[in-house]
Amino acid sequence: MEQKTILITGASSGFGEAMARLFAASGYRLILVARRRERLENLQKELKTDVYIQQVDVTNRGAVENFFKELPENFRKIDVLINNAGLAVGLDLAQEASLDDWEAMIETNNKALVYCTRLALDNMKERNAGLIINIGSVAGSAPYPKGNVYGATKAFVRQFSRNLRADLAGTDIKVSVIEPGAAETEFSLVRFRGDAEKAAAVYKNTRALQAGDIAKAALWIIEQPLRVNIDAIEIMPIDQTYAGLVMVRKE
Ligand code: NDP
Ligand code: 8X3
Repeated sequence: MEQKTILITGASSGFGEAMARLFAASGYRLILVARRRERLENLQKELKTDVYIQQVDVTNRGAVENFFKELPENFRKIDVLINNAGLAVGLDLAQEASLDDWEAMIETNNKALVYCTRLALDNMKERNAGLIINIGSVAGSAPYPKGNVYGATKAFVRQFSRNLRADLAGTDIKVSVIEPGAAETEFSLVRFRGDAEKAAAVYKNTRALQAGDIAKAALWIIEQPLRVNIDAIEIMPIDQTYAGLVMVRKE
């Protein structure tokens, strides 16, 4: 059987890196994208499968267009796109948050995801085959204080995934969204702008998800028979759950 090719955005750490490792061990060919080239190079050296790496800032539409246009001949057929690159920047009340932080999240979690999706669809529709897995978040449906724009960007990811399914009805192109809860990756380090102490406090004394847990869910989706489309998977750590509604009381 022909080896499938999987394109992962944000493969230099966290979920993307864990997926690259698991998929390589499972016999898939990989296209890995992120901004930190050295990390991708080290991963490429380590993985025992065909790997094409490219340093791309996915928020740069022109760079993403060039990347797709210039894919080497033997990596042009994308069987699976994993829209994983994403981030939270800051954890502030809406009335105090920075507009720059909000913009960075919208650019990465939404605009970049849309660029990669649209361009991969050109490739997939030619063959009437393919799978797109978008990485959303429980924050896309469970509101929490200071989650404001981050949560909203992930709600977009969920609804965009569902709308893609609607448009692709009747084709053999599948779409899934994975919505993880708190997972111990570089996510909090990025959210707190490199403050390792603050980031570590998020996971202290709690059993957070690990990147490999999400990689396993993605592999399970990929290995379903053609007739099965996994629409959405929500995964939380055992120590995280929904909060109740808040009542403000004034004496
Ligand atoms: P990490 O910070 O460990 O990984 C994020 C990845 O995204 C990195 O490889 C980073 O690479 C890449 N990335 C960020 N911005 C860009 C960009 N502009 N261009 C290219 N690549 C980019 O975090 P996670 O693995 O946790 O996050 C992966 C996804 O999972 C995100 O979408 C996040 O929102 C989501 N998520 C995370 C959860 C968590 O608790 N960890 C829970 C739910 C969802 P580089 O910096 O090298 O460009
Ligand atoms: C991140 C998950 O629970 O930290 O997407 O908001 S959570």
